[in-house]
Amino acid sequence: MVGLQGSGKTTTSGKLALRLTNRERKKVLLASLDTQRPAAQLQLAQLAERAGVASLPIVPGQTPVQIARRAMETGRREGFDVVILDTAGRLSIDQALMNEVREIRAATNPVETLLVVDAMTGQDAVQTARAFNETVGVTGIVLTRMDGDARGGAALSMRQVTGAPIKFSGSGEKIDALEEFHPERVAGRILGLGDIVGLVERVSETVDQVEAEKIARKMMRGTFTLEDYAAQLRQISKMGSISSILGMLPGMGAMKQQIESANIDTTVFKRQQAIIGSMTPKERRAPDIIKASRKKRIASGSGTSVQDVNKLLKQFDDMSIMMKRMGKLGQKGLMRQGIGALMPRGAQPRNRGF
Ligand SMILES: Nc1nc2c(ncn2[C@@H]2O[C@H](COP(=O)(O)OP(=O)(O)OP(=O)(O)O)[C@@H](O)[C@H]2O)c(=O)[nH]1
Ligand SMILES: [Mg+2]
Repeated sequence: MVGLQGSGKTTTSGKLALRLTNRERKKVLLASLDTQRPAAQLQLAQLAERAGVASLPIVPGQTPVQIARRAMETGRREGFDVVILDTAGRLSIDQALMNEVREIRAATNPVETLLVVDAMTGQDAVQTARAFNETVGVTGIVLTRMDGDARGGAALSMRQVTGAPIKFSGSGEKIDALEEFHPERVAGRILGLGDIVGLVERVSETVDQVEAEKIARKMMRGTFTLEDYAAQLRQISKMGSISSILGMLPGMGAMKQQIESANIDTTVFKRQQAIIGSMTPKERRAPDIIKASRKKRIASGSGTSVQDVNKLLKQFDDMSIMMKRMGKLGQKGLMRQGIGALMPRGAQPRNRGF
């Protein structure tokens, strides 16, 4: 594993070790060749422990090349399938760093030399990729911090400069936050098209197709009940945070920051589920019968207030009106009149430019 300081080499080493162990049943040995930072070898040893894989015992005073040789010997002697060598990083490409990785390469003849790059680095990453590729030959790239705002645009240029594929992307600090790289998704991110593939996957994982169609028909017919609404809320909660879902929509990538800072409150969904849960089946089907005393009972049953119950009922009422309007319009009507047709009277935009 090679790369600049802080790019994520050590973390990625741990993630790869875990993946190889769990998914491919390999026996993995982790070894830190980082003699630059005092605690670096300990950091990897702790990661190895968390991943449940072996790490090379630390012998103080050895040079990176000595450690590398010892790692390979241990690997052969003790029957390991894979040895991962985690090298030290430097702030920028310099001769000392390049000499070190060149020597390690010569001493160990690695099957893979993975360059680890922080996706936030931008076009500087291209210089880094070129330098490492010329010195040690890069066989694959790992893009880390893809969980951040970076679009990973430098990925394309790095691939071009090195000819090496981008094999994985890191999506968080946790030890299992490593994904196989999907070029079509990053292409979408770069172009601001959103991660539609990811969105569709997420939806199909969590939403039952038959159930969804049934609900859609009910909506159009205006027979959508509070029970159906509760089922929808449960599916939304299963799908994960709203901001992560919105972030996958086209054009929303750039808004991710705002969405997150808007701090969309998902506890409201839980509260609403609790309120509906405290209603009788009859109340769920005909919420009109819910008057003051029933409201009080529902509020105390769900640990909320009468005001919360009122809010939910009002929201459901608005929803029902909108759905009936949608059903009446049908698809043709919707297309002819545009979204404006769904808005409350008076709020319809004069200019239907969208
Ligand atoms: N959000 C996020 N953080 C990451 C990711 N990968 C690594 N990090 C974090 O980045 C920081 C640096 O990671 P390291 O793995 O120590 O980086 P390194 O390349 O080994 O650093 P040096 O050994 O000092 O050169 C740590 O706090 C990691 O938790 C990722 O994919 N996403
Ligand atoms: Mg490190």
